[in-house]
Amino acid sequence: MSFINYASREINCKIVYYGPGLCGKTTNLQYIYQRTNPEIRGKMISLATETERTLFFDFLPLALGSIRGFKVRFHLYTVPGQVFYDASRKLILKGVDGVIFCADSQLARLEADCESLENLRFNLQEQGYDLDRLPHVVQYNKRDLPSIAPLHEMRALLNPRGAPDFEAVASAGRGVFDTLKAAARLVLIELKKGQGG
Ligand SMILES: Nc1nc2c(ncn2[C@@H]2O[C@H](COP(=O)(O)OP(=O)(O)OP(=O)(O)O)[C@@H](O)[C@H]2O)c(=O)[nH]1
Ligand SMILES: [Mg+2]
Repeated sequence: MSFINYASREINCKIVYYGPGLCGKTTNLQYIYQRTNPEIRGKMISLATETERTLFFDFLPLALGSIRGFKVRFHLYTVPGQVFYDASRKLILKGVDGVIFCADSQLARLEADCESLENLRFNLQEQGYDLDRLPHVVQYNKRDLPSIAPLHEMRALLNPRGAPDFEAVASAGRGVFDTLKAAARLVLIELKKGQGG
């Protein structure tokens, strides 16, 4: 549900990073912020606890080019992964155009990954969205750690429909832009469809 402003000739698209607590959502946004030209990025806003857990959301606007004379801006959000912040997650999903599901590759976090994906499906459904019809990509983060699940196992559990997916080490920047670009691409394809090709 991209927001198109005909007066200012702007299109705003919303991409949400979703996933369990501590999987690295905020780290993705921080890396993107650090590595983008100040001319195309806006202010990054983070509402976090003293221990750096996301309390409500992180927000980063990026101006990424134009379509037929309309400036396209991507608004990147992260949700708080901790289970008890579900009300915030629901709010942040409102008006979403694309989802990046960020998973923690550690074996010990596989169950939390699955629960978070279930929670995402449920919260989307509540708002009339279907994850399988929404532009979405999957990121298997923390590939640098010992005791991680093999890729094929994570795929089977978290990406049975074969959405674009990427291995990542967000803390080192690996896979961060590949993931974002894939999501942005899917959102733009959807946007063009809505515009009648
Ligand atoms: N080793 C390793 N650590 C990572 C990686 N990505 C993130 N981290 C670390 O994991 C911790 C949690 O990262 P955050 O980005 O705050 O996690 P989050 O998903 O935003 O967590 P919530 O806000 O609670 O939902 C931080 O200490 C990061 O530095 C990674 O790829 N590898
Ligand atoms: Mg966070």
